[in-house]
Amino acid sequence: MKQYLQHAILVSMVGVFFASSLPAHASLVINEIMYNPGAVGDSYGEWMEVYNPDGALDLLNYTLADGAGSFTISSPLVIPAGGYLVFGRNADMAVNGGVAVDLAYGTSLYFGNTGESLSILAPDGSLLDTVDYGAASFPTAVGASLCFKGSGDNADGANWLAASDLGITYGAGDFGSPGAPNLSTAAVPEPGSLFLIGSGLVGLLRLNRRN
Ligand SMILES: [Ca+2]
Ligand SMILES: [Ca+2]
Ligand SMILES: [Ca+2]
Repeated sequence: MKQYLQHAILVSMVGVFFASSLPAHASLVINEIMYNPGAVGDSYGEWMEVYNPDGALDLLNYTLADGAGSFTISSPLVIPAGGYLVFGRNADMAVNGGVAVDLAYGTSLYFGNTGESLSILAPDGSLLDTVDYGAASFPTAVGASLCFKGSGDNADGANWLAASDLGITYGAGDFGSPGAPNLSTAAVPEPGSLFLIGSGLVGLLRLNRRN
């Protein structure tokens, strides 16, 4: 029995070791979506931003998909650790509203203005991330991107803001932060932090009363 236990502990330790030493693979995040640009037409100015919270990753043979089509990255394209990549309809900043696009997908993808399910798939076909911004909980955004707030589940629209609420513009004047973090210095405090500040004040008042 003791021997069995020792063996089981050894096996689970080896398992934990290998699980933690595997390369980061499944953590790409659909972080920002411009589905309805205002400065230029949608067929020039749509884009999406992908964030990589883990180690640098080559996206060769990774696929972006919408509800109807898909686009597979066919040449090496590294997304740095903690970095962003912007995929857009058109890479020409003179016509796309002034967004710096890392890779253009052309007419392979179309971001519907009433909603669309966007996904990233690994070369083996496994789903890495998906966002359906037509879900009822999502804000609407015209001439502004949708921005993931950076915590919680990005499939939940409550965790997204319209970029116009953040006050960040790019290029020809639409709201968004392509290739950069979504929360600017103009970011308003989250309701959660207001609650914490509020609770802190209540706590101080109570302490004062005790004194
Ligand atoms: Ca659109
Ligand atoms: Ca539009
Ligand atoms: Ca951004």
